[in-house]
Amino acid sequence: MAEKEKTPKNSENPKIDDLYMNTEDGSGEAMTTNQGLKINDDQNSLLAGERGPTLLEDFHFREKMTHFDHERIPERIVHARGAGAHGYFESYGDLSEFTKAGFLGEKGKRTPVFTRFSTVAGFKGSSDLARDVRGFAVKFYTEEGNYDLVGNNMPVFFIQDAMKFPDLIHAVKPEQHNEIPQAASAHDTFWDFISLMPESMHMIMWVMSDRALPRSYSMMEGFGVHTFRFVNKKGESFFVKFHWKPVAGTYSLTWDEAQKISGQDPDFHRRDLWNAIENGNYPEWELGVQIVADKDEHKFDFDLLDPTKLIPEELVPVKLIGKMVLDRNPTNFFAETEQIAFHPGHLVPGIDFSNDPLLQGRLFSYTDTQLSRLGGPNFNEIPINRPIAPVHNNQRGGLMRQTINTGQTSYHPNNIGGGCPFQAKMSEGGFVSHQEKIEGHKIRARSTSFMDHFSQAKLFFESQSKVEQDHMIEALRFELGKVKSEDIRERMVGMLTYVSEELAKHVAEGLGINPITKPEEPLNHSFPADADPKDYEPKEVKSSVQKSEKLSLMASNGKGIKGRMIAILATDGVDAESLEHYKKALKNEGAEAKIISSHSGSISDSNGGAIKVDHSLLTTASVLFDAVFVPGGSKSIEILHKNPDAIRFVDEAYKHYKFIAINGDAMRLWDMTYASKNASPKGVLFDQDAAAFVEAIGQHRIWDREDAARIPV
Ligand code: HDD
Repeated sequence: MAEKEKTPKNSENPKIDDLYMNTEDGSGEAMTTNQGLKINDDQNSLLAGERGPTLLEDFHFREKMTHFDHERIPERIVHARGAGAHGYFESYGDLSEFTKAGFLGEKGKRTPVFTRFSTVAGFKGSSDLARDVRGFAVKFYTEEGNYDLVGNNMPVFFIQDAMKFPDLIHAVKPEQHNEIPQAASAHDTFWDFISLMPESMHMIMWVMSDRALPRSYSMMEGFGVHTFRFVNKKGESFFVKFHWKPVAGTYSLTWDEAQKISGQDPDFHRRDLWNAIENGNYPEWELGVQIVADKDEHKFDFDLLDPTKLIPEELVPVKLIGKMVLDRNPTNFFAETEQIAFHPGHLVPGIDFSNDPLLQGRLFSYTDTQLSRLGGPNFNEIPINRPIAPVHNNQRGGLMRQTINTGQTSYHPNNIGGGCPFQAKMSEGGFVSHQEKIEGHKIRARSTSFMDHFSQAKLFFESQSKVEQDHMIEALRFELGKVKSEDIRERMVGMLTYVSEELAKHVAEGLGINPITKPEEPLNHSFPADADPKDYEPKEVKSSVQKSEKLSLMASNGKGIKGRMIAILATDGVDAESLEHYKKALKNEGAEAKIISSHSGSISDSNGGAIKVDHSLLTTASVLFDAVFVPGGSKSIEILHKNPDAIRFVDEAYKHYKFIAINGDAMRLWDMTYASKNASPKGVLFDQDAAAFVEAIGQHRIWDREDAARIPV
């Protein structure tokens, strides 16, 4: 009888394990009903006679079917598609000068975390590869209560006020009449809305950039977006922006790859995260903060409370304060990843809000959404949501209540219960909101300091490398090319002229728009009925920073090739030595080398040894790999060089700027490719040592391979 393990082990965090006392794997146990009655027949319904109708009294059938009928919960209204993992956060040192948050206290202190990554627009079953923002939400199970940092992989947002969030999401989600297209912003309603909302221009630049096509969750940055507050023991407050910096560096996919991967493996990012953790290549990020003293609130040429602005790192450097490592996959997707409930309002002492009107609105939305998604007010009792800090209060009852509160009292003040639970003094860890002085009229309005919509959009575009700018132009041509309404296309191109004449010109060329007409005033259509539109028109501001290096993805390359996927094209008769040599070198550096062959099963090498095939050319594609190695072996190449799938595999890798290593006889296969028409192709290593290949793929892509785009695959 297999031993039944009640608790998934997490050696770092025994307290987290305590939250999972309900785990159940059934091994070695008899099957039972939910009442614990042992089941004798789970194959047949209870019938009136061998060929008769099913009897209503079949309680086992009814219980099983009823549970099945209700086993889905509403998907998240946004960020429905995602994947998560457990891990820990380790503090780099004492941050008490700025915050009293305990988990950022002493050096080396570890706090368990659960992190969920997601796309925003697609439904739960949609492709991971949509051009979209990625959610980056981290729950820290601190000793002072759960702290959630619910961010994205882009540091700004589309809108400035939460009031517009339902409109934004309605515009980007599939259109209401036919529920098309899925997980795509390339359609009329999205661009109709965006072209009327100049405040979205900075975010649009990010979404049209390669940031929207991450190679992997572990290769993207994360941002808290809003300005938050740190508060120290003395009650002094500081503005703070949060950053997650991936240790692996920031890398992206090309749009052509993303579209093809959507067909080949729509779970690409989820699988990548899962496999990396299973293989011990734990994804890591460093947490960074930009801290601004209270007195410096107004020293910038943008408003710190405006979520469409970032603080250029040239103005306030990012200070690294800790590291997050994701080292354990969920035991059960539904129980953990699906049921986790994040909320930007889950705070610990030492962290507080700013008055960013987008953040303020989010503080309402998240609990509200959990009520319908998780079915009632007790979602905090679901294991993945339970804090490791003890919970004591007078909240009682409600759907699916788990806690059995003992005693007589559920109110405060009380004498019968000895006045418990009592209120904690600040010195005992009681949370006290930062005492910000507020004065003013009760108004619905947008601050005039929020009216600069283009300076940072411009800054972002200007800070990209030429390759990245070209990708943005292509992205806009694609997105707007899918828009049916010519009015919307033209209005959008007109709007782009305010960001960059150059950008607008190139996009217009692709769309056949000539001449470009600047949109008629008002440019901004998001103003109240009685307002003077002029008060809402964009203000021209010149950014004090003209170029910010860190805004280019290429500025944050990682070290090494940990977690990269390398395809080795081989079949029977492959040269045993070069195959082994390369495999070893790649494995030593933490990359995954997979044998791709003309058939599944196993192949025999030149020494007669058997090698397990990971995929046949039928079940995989070049777009799922970061680089390709073709070892020699005359027999192997004799077969492969006649195989159109093998030729296409290499050509496609070339098209996507990937490094390719060709050894010995593999030259015959190379000669069959389109790519070989270039006599001195960049990034193709002929008969070089494995170490040179490892070093090359550390760069990920060879972007200056000018002829890559001409490959017709
Ligand atoms: Fe949100 C989910 C991030 C603006 C309302 N949001 C959600 C998730 C992330 C973000 C990562 C998924 C969490 C998970 O994995 O379960 N949202 C952001 C960021 C924003 C933002 C970085 C802007 C800076 N969100 C935003 C606004 C509102 C919401 C303005 C509404 C006023 N977001 C929600 C929500 C969701 C959500 C409807 C859906 C599922 C959930 O909360 O749990 O409440």
